Amino acid sequence: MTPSSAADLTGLIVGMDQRGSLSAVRERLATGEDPRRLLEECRAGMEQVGKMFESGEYFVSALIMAGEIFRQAADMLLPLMTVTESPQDARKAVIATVKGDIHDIGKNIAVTLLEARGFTVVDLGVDVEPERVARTVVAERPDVLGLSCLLTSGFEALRETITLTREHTAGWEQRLPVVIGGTAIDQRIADHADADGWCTDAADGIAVVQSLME
Ligand code: B12
Repeated sequence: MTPSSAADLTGLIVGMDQRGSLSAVRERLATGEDPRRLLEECRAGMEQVGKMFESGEYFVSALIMAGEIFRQAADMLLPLMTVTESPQDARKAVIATVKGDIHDIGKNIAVTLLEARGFTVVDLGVDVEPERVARTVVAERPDVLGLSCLLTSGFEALRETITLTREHTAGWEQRLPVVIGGTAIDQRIADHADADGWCTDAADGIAVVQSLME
C-alpha cells in the first residue's frame, strides 16, 4: 500500500498506530495532498473505532488512544486549512459541549475554524451546565451559539440548554442563531432541540453559521 492510498490513514488510526499515522500525515502533506482530505480520513478512522467499541471489539482505552492520535494529526492539519479573514468581519461565538458530555475533539476543531474565519470565540469547554451557557450568552452577547453533543444521552441537555438560552434572550431584537454539531445529530434532533442549524462536520457547520448570519 502506498502512503497516498486513501485507506491508509483510516486503517492506521483503526490499528492505533500513532507513529505510523503521524508520519503518513507528514509524508502525504509533503506530496501536496489536501489537508481536508487527510482530516476526513482520520475522522473516518475515528468513526470505525467507535463502531468497534460499540461491537465490543475495542474498549474505552482505544477511544482514548484514537482520540490522542486524532488530536496530534489535527494539530498538523488544521493550521494548513485556515484562512484568517479581516478583523472587520469579527463576530463573536459562544461554544460548549453540553452537560454530561466530555467529548471535545470535534468542538475544538469547530473553534479553530471559527477563529480562522475572524470570530472571537468564548469556549466554555465540556460538560457545561445549561445555566452557565445561558448566563454566558447574556453576558457576552454573541452572534451565534454553537453546541457540541456526541452522546445520544446528551440530547435532552441540548434541548434544555437551548430552551433556557432562548428564555434568557427572549427580549433580544433578533433571535440568537444556535448551531449544533456531533456525529449523531440530524434534522430531527435539531427540531427537537429548537436549533437553527446542525452539522456532522465542522466545515459544513461554519457554512451553516455563515448562512444563518447573512
Ligand atoms: C474519541 C472518543 C472518545 C474519547 C473523547 C476524547 C475527547 N477529548 O474528546 C473518550 C475516551 C473520552 C470517550 C468517552 C466516551 N465515549 Co466516546 N467516542 C470517541 C469517538 C471514537 C470519536 C469522537 C471524535 O473525536 N471524533 C472525531 C471528531 C473530529 O468528530 P466529531 O466529534 O463528530 O466532530 C465533528 C462534527 O461532529 C462537528 N462538530 C462537533 N461538535 C461541533 C460543535 C459545533 C459548534 C460545530 C459547528 C461543529 C461540531 O465538527 C467536528 C469536526 O468535523 C466516538 C466515535 C464517533 N463515531 O464519533 C465515540 C463515541 C462518541 N463515544 C461513545 C461513548 C459511548 C463513550 C462513553 C460513554 C464510553 C464509556 N463507556 O465510558 C464515554 C462518554 C464520556 C462522556 N461522559 O462524555 C459513543 C456514543 C454512543 C451514543 N449513542 O451516544 C461513540 C459514538 C462510540 C460508539 N459508536 O459507541 N469517547
